[in-house]
Amino acid sequence: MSQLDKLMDKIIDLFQHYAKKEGCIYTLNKAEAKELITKEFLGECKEKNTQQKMEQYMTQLDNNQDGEVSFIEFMSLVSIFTVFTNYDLMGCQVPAPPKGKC
Ligand SMILES: [Ca+2]
Repeated sequence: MSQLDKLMDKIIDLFQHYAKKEGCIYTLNKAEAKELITKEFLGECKEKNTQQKMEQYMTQLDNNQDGEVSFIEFMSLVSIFTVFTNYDLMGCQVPAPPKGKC
């Protein structure tokens, strides 16, 4: 098994760990998503606006506004955090989107 396969398995296991706590085992309800974000993304964050950030993440996660967070919606957050962490580790700023392309 490659390192990437192992990482993907861990991400899937992490999502399923929280998703199976209540209701549908394939999606995160609001409580499950809140717990996952708090423990896995904001665990060490001591900023005063942590609660505000979490509400932003919750809104952004539920892309289709159905009240549940699917694995695809969760992966979009993981991807964004991974990109930001990579730029942070490199000491670079996240590049602005190209102008006139939207
Ligand atoms: Ca669930």
